Amino acid sequence: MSGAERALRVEGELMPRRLWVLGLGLGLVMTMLGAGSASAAPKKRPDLVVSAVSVSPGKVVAGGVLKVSDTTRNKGRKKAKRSVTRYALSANKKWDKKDVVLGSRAVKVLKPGKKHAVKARSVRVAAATRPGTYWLLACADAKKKVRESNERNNCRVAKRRVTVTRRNAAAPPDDAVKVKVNVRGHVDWKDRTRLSVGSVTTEIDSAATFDFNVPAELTYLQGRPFYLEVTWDKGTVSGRTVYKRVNNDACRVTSTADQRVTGEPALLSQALVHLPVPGRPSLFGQFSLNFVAQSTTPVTAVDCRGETWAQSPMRFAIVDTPDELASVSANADLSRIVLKGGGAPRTHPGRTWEATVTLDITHPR
Ligand SMILES: [Ca+2]
Ligand SMILES: [Ca+2]
Repeated sequence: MSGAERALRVEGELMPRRLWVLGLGLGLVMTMLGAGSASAAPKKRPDLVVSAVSVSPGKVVAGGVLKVSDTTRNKGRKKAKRSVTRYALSANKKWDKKDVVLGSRAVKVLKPGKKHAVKARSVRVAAATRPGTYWLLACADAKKKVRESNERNNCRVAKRRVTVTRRNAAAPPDDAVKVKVNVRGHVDWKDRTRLSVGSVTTEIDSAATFDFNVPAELTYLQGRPFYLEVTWDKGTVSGRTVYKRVNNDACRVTSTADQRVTGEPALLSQALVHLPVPGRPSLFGQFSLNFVAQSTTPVTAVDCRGETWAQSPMRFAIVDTPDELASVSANADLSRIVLKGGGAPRTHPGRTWEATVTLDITHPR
């Protein structure tokens, strides 16, 4: 999709809402005109309306609390007795039986033209509320106790919509919540490069496993596991890299590095991003695996004349970035993740790798 097409699509999505706001504006004008003509044959009755309503925050976990402000006004020609303004979450902006009633508040006696406002009244969203996006409705005289000149203008919809997310015992009811967890993990990693440049062919074969058991931080967004970052500086690492360089005159150099690091790799870290969340850019599949360790055994090298010698310990590094990642699959609680990647064509041609990451995440009690 081109940029222009995307812009058009976004425009198209916004359009119905704009039209609706315009429609509401027209509706108010019509009502006022109606009241004007009614004055020719005056019906001396009160007319309650909600002249303003707002809600915050825009996201709440089922069972959580919203703050609602409203102004209820009597725009009729006679005093209105005490009434009740009720709040509800509605899927369709219309008051009906499917709406989730949040609660109501008392409105005092209102003389013609007078209003009664409340600010940031707390209302609880029932824990059983179905996750989804709702409109907040405020309706005056919800108990139908006041006879009005107009009974059909009593409800108003807040501009901001409210997203209700599933209740999750592990996540406090806020956006982007970090939870301390314990992660026991196993990574099985294979990496292979075949590359010819000019008269030289290079082959690198690596295989390694990492095992760790460390505290980590899991971020929840709207009650769903979203981002896991594990940094570990201890664990068990075992692996081997074989490096071969062959010139076209058959001169062959081979280096072998055995990785048998136990307890203290120089640096191991892993970051995982998971699950697209509504209203957020999708970050699914971002993964980086950084691993640097010192080899415990010397690197053995054989040169073109067949001589063998041992070098000092070699640093062994794996760094993978999202653009090298071909596929990610993970289950919803992030307990198992399988990654398959290839070398980024520009930076690592001829490379393929695969890592199977198994994570056992436990929440502290
Ligand atoms: Ca009314
Ligand atoms: Ca009424």
